[in-house]
Amino acid sequence: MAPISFPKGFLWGIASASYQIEGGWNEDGKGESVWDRFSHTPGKIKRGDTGDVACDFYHRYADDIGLMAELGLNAARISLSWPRIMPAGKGAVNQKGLDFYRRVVDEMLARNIQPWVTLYHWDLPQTLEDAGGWPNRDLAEYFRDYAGVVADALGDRVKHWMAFNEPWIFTILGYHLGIHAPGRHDIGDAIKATHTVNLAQGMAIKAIRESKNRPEAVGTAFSMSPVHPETGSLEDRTAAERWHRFYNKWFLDTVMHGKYPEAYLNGSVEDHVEIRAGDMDLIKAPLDFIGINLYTRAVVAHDSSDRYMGVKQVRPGGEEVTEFGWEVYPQALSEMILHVTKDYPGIPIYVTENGCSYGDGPGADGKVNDQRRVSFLRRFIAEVGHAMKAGADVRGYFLWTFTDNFEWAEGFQQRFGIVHCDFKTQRRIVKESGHWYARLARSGALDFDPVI
Ligand code: GCO
Repeated sequence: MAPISFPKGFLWGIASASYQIEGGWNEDGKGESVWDRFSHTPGKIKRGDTGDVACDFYHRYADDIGLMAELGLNAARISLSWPRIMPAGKGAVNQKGLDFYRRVVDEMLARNIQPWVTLYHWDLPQTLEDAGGWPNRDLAEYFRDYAGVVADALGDRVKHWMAFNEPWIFTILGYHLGIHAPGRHDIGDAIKATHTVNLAQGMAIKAIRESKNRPEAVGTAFSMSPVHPETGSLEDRTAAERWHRFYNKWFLDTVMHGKYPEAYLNGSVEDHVEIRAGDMDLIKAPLDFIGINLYTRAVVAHDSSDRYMGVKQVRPGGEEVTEFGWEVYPQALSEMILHVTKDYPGIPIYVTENGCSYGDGPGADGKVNDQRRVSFLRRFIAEVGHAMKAGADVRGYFLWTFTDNFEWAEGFQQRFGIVHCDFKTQRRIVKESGHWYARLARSGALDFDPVI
């Protein structure tokens, strides 16, 4: 079987998030974030882990970026901590925060690594949560102002922006399921939060485009999974379609078309979401690219006891899983890419996250031989190639993630990195998957034999 060749100029990067790697949680004028507060609250994170130090990227960024360059990566996705830049979320700007990100970005540029910057990867300033959090519509304006500040300050160096990381996850897990910060349990508030975030997305994208520096491309990184019905029954199939619209398109149809997809079991979106006159015009801001964060697929069944979407998630049974328990289902990636290609023709796609959790650590020889990760990556990246062959315009792949890091409610237990991090000593060891990915990034050729 011939290797799959990716085009010249294809981006081979990694993805990361401020709270998961930086540490320095209260240094140089940084304000408290909802994740600081949440992780400092006993019982919220496994083993009481916090991101206070994490991978200490705040101090070690130059070495880490140097290592990315050694591995031959040509792009890296980072996020900015809003409270590091605006400690209270609005008003005063912390120059030291902006300076830190300037140094990070300059280090990348000096090493020919293209910076791809996400404005928000979940670390909301705690003061804004105290003012009601994302269910409070005012946050859309604060977010727009923050976007303007960073685009003016960094836009001479940063040309590729993402407004949000996984808007669905932080609104639903943060305000409805309570397992992520701020840990609230109110579905009504969660839906309100989704509407504020939709407003914030449209308004921030316009602010970046209108800033004094011209961006090359602005998008968002969406959590996405193809949704499969548990059975072929009409009920399950329509449940799967509702979940697809809610999970995959709630923040995407809005920004692209200025319209919510109909996803509720009963009633239309207007019955459930308070949409004010003019909102949908603020929300619509067609993206220059669509970022797909994908880890697995979703399997669902009809469930009338869920009065909102009428859906429950089920396990397919007997599936291969990662250490997080997520099903390994590589075709999910090509299926999703082709779905997005069909629904939003002509818009370039980037895989903005894909990866897996396996706990392998250093063996007696000091090496980290994480063959399960290599196998996972090989199979998923092959699906990117297959989708491109079938006509999808995919321009880059950002692997989640570089160093093992703070995995939210799981703390340091789930390791997603291609570089092992010893959280006591901060020692880094490039895993076998890291060496494998480096070969791929350098050659653009994936040795994939589906028979193996
Ligand atoms: C997300 C985030 C990342 C996670 C990764 C693994 O998708 O939840 O973007 O911050 O760490 O996805 O769960």
